[in-house]
Amino acid sequence: MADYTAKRETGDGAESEPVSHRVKRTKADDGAGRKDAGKEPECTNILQGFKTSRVLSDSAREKNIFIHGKLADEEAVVILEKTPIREDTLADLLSASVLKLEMKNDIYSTYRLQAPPQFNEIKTTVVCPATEKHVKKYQRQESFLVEETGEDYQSITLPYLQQHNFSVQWVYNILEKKAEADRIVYEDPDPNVGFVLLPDFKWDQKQVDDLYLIAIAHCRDIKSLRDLKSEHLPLLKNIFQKGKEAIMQRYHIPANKLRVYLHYQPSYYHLHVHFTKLGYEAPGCSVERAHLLSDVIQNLQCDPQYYRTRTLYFPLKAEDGLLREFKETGRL
Ligand code: M7G
Repeated sequence: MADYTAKRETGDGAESEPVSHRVKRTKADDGAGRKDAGKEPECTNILQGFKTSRVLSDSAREKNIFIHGKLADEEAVVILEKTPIREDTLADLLSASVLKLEMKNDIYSTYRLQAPPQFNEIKTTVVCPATEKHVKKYQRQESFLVEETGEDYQSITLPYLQQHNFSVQWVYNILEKKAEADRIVYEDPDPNVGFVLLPDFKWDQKQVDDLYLIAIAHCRDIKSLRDLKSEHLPLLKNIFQKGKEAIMQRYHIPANKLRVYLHYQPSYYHLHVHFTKLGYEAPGCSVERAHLLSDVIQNLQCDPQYYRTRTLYFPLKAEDGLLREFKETGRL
């Protein structure tokens, strides 16, 4: 798989683009935002029938909105997010748009620029059918920091997550090449130390400034950071090393520009590692949730049982059932 990736790399023809904007294009995208007529994968607009129930959260700054509603009588969450403006499309954007003056004052003027549709895309994520847990995940809520000892994990967290976790079917689909196979950037197929590296679905892959990939372990018996022992060091080191190499090869981003980490608690309890570009404030990269893989490796080298015994801290949202469990057992 590594060789295959390398071969595909040499033919991407992107060598002359500035590094900060160089991303391998999808076949249907010519890099200027134009799509080859007839080649763009189109689908019927399933969102035409979407009935909004309520806005779960929105952000004028991040230019996104999370909506709960119904799609053909099924519960659904739809996420709309304006995509970044790309340097490599600027010339076409500026020349092909309609400019409407809003105000002019001395040397200052503001306009509304109406861009052609291909420069005006909105990244759209649909979760359908969505569970109540999905709705809560995307709902803006107050958060509380939880302190979880090794014993708390065994007596409170583990029993809870065994009953209430999100399905990891999407993860198995990736590992079994039933979904997203064409998006795989790198794979080490080894059943013990192997993994699949691919773009996180939060990343539209149009620019590397917000680069976001995930490495999903092939082995299926590690739920989270809490399960890690020194015997997993070869797996973790392999993901760290080969993941960084693959990102360098594909996206030309060196290791010292990457933030490589695990979430605790994760949403999906199958071991995976996040690779994001340093400087990009990816959702969930704050200290109360992200654990640098390099620290995880060192901690396990110092103490094989580190993550089994340590008290770990993480935020939980007000309506999270796990928070309720911590409260009911007097741990909060
Ligand atoms: P997490 O820490 O378990 O949960 O990370 P989080 O969503 O609370 O961060 C799982 C990661 O997998 C997240 O970064 C998700 O955006 C990403 N992800 C989730 N799903 C359902 C998919 C998917 O179907 N495909 C891909 N490529 N990424 C996904």
